Formats: sequence, structure tokens, C-alpha cells
Amino acid sequence: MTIIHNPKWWKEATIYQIYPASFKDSNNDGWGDLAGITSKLDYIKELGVDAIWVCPFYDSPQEDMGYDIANYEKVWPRYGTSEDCFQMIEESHKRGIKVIVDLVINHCSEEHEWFKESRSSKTNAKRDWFFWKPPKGYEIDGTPIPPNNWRSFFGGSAWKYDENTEEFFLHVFAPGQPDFNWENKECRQAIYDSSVGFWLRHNVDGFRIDVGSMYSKVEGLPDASITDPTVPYQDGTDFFVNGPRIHEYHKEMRQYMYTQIPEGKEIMTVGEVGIGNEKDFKDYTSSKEEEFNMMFNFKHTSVGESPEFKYELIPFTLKDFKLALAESFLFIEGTDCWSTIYLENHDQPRSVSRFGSDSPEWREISSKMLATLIISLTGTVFIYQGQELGMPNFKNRKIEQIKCVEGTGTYGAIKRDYGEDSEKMKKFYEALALISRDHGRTPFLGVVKSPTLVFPRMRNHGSILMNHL
Ligand code: TEU
Repeated sequence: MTIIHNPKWWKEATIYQIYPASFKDSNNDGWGDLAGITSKLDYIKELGVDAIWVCPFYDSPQEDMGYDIANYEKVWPRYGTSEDCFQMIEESHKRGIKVIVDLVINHCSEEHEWFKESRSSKTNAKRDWFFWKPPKGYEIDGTPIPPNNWRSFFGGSAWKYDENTEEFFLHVFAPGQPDFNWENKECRQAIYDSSVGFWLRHNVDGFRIDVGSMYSKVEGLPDASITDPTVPYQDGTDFFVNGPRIHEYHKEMRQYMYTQIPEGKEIMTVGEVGIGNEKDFKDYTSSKEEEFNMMFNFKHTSVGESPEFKYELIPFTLKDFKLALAESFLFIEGTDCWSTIYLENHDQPRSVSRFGSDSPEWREISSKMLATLIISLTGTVFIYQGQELGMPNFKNRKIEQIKCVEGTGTYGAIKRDYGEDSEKMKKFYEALALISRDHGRTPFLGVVKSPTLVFPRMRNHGSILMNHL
């Protein structure tokens, strides 16, 4: 029997995710920076890590911690200079560590030059690069009504009114994150060249593709059905998650990537898909389809959150968790697809607090148990800075101290729709204490009193269902 063996470095890899703001501050200005990351590469190497994924470090007004990009080709000055970045890439490569960067191209920032041009007039050449629509009508007091009833992931309407041209633009995330109109070919080409090409030409080894399932919106942007009559805006994801042209776009982008790298070099991509069915997952990750190499599923990190509203906790059992986690990898069996395994990232709380126990008695052993779980399952392992030390959630943070735009935006929407003293707000506070996105964003090491490495050495952990195709 001949076994066809086509090994790929990324199938056996352990990838370490770095959140630049809170990893290592090299100049004592209170923010982590790229020089800080470079100074810790030996530590990262020692962990047995094969690649780092560095969260957005590009120029940005930081409404969503850098996921609102004003210039794809410039480093945000607090994080350093382009030279610092090129050095981080070079020093990683010297140590045999690959570098994966975040590709945030469902939207940009209101501060991006392309959006500034687009908003300048209805006839601007870039007007169609974003979704602009006139109001659906006007309230009696003259307030313009958004073009459809979609809600933003971060609370309130997914549309923001622009006085200048008296039209709304679409933002499925924060108001300062206008969605690109991927239907426009010229816009797609500009995105590829600036965000993908620039970094491939500067030697990165791949991309983590932010909200990679949401670029294709259903034509006409129809109203969502009313699933929660108590609030003005509804869940519109049926019309933009895994949409009609999404696979076409990813194939096109992957082809573009090949034009930017030397012969023989391999690029690794991991797409943030979030939700979908088995067919969607296969379509994204089948090697012959040439879209993503692997993807992130949100099923297991959403366990215990109400499907209608994330910030309302519901009971769950160990079995629910195991079945949800299995959705990340079972679909690849007998296929040419590949998968990831993770418990933490910058949008998630600390896994020891979420799925184990962070009491002084149990924190270390509980973290070790979760570490053992993920390195023994199938798929490329992603671990998040501090997870190797069993960092726990922070305790007793007040609402005024919440920094993340999902937390502050949701708070504002609940206050407006239900009131400060409502049951909804009470449940929101309870949920925030467990699952706020800020839990994973506190300074590295900050809350760990006695650091001990909880991960077994990670290199070549091996996969149970090794895929040879
Ligand atoms: O996250 C996308 C995403 O789906 C999350 O916002 C999700 O809704 C929630 O936080 C987890 O349940 C990506 C980035 O990872 C996130 O940091 C950004 O805020 C977001 O995209 C917008 O770019």
C-alpha cells in the first residue's frame, strides 16, 4: 500500500496568538509594542511554538482595538514603526518562527482615505466601495430611519447616518467600521493589493482572516425577520454570513496571494468563519477548493451563551461542550479539509475561568487539564498569550472600566431599550463578569501571582486523525 504523504508545516504546528497592546511594553508608555514582541521571541521559541499570529498593529483610531484600520500599510505609531515590524518578522524567521498577520477586510475605519473619499459626495468614484443607502423614511420629528432593520454586533442599528450626503452607510460592527462593498471589483483589487500584497511582499507567512464569512451580502439587503419584538433592530446574519458570493471571493483572493510570493513558498491562511453548517466548513477548507487552509468555529466558545443574545448566560453540560468542540474537527474526517483547535483568543475570556476553575486551589491543574485536552485533539493548535500560564479572568471590574467596544456598545443599547435597572441589564452584568472580551486583553502576566508553565512542550504534538491528502 502506498501512502501519499504531503506534509504541511501548518498541520503539525502550534500557533501562538499575540495581542500587541498587552503583550510586552518595551518603552514604558503603558502599551505593548512590536519591539516588545521581538524582545520575547526567545521565550516564545522556548515554548515550542512554530508560528505567531499577531493581532492588528496597523494605523487605526482604535475604536475596536485596531480592527478598525485606517491604513493597511502603516504601523500604528504607539506600536512602533514599519522598521520595527520588519525586524519582528526577520527575527522570528531567524528563530524558525513563522509570522501570521491579521487580515481585516470586511470593513476598514471611517478614517481610511478610501472611506473619506467615498463619503465626500454621492458621485465620488469610490462611492460604491461601501454600502450607501438613503433613509427608509423619516420619523415625525424628522429623524431619518435606517435603510433596513439589521442590528450591529456591537449594539444598535447597523447603519450610521451621514449628514453630508444625507445617506446611511452599513457597519455590521462598530459605527466607525464601514463594511466594504465586495461586489465592486475595483474595491476588491485595492483591498488585495494594500492589505494582502503589501505584507506578502514584506515576507509574512500567512493570514488570520477576520470575519472571513461575512464579505458577501445578499442583494438588496432585505430586512431581517423579527425574532425579538422588544428591540428595534434584528439579527441580520442570514443575509451576510456565508453569503452567495463568499467562496468566489476567497478563491479570487487566494489566487492573488500566489502572484505575490516566490515560487515554492507556502502561505498559510486561517479564516474566522464562526457559524455555518458542515458543507460551509468543507467548502472553505477543502484543499482543492483553495480558499482557507483551516478555519475557526465558534460553536464551543458560545456554549452557555443564549443563541438569541450573547450576553445572557444559559446552563450547559459537559456533553454540550464536548459535542460543540467536536464540531471543530469531525467534519474533516475522510476529506481533504483541515481544522483548528483553540479555547482562547482576544474575543474570549480565559479558558480556565470559563471552562475550568480559577480558584487558587484548582487554577493550575485545571489549566493543565485544558491544555492536555487541546493538544490531544485533531487540528492545528492555537494558544493565546498567557494561556500557557493559566491566566484567569479579572475580577470585579466595573462597567466604567470596560474598554471593549462590544461591551460598551451593548451596554448603551440595553440602557436605551430596557433601562439601567432592567432584568436585561442585570443579566448583562452577570454575563460580562464571565465572558467580557476584556478578560483576554489584560496585561500579560498581570494577574498571575505564581507563574508556572501549564502546557506540555508543544512542538509536534501529533494529530490523531492525521490528514495525508
Ligand atoms: O471578531 C468577529 C466576531 O464575530 C466577534 O466580534 C464576535 O461577534 C464576538 O466578539 C465573539 O462572540 C473579529 C475580531 O476577532 C474582533 O476582535 C473584532 O471586534 C471583529 O472581528 C470586528 O473586526
